[in-house]
Amino acid sequence: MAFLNCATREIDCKIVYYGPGFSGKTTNLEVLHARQATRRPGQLTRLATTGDQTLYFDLLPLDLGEVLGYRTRFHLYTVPGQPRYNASRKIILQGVDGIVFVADSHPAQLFWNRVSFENLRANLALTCRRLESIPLVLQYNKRDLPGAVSVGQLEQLLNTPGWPTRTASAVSGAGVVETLKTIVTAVVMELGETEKEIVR
Ligand SMILES: Nc1nc2c(ncn2[C@@H]2O[C@H](COP(=O)(O)OP(=O)(O)O)[C@@H](O)[C@H]2O)c(=O)[nH]1
Ligand SMILES: [Mg+2]
Repeated sequence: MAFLNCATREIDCKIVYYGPGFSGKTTNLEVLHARQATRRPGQLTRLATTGDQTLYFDLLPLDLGEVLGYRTRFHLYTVPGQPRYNASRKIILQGVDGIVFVADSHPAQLFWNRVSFENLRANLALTCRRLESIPLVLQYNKRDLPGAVSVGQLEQLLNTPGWPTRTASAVSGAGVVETLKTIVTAVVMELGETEKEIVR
């Protein structure tokens, strides 16, 4: 549901980094922010509250140049992963164009990865959207942990439909840009499909 302004030829897309608490969502945005700071700096905004009534997220706007003749900006959001912040997650998911699910490779987090993934599916269903209808990339993060569960286990747990995956160690920056490129490509391809339908 990208926001399209035909007069100024601009498109705004929303990408949400979803996943359990402490899986590394904010770290992904921090790495991207640090990398782009020397080029076209976008402000990394953090909004935190103690209650669930107001939003709690990180936001990073990225200007990626022209796509389909439109100036295209990607707004990257993270959700708070803890179960008690579900009201915030529902709001942040509204109008999402692409999702990066950041899974934690720590064995103790296997269960919480699954809980968070089911929560994502349930929250989308509340807005009549299916997970399978939105571009999604699974990022298997914290691959540097000595006791990390195998990628195969994470695949079995989360990836029966065969979504694109990227392994990462966000804390050192590894895999962060690759993950972003994968989701941006998927979102742009989806925009292309939408354009074809409009033209048809
Ligand atoms: N070992 C390791 N730690 C990580 C990695 N990514 C993030 N962390 C750490 O995990 C903690 C939670 O990260 P954060 O980005 O705040 O998680 P969020 O709750 O998903 O936003 C922080 O201490 C990070 O430094 C990683 O790839 N490997
Ligand atoms: Mg965070």
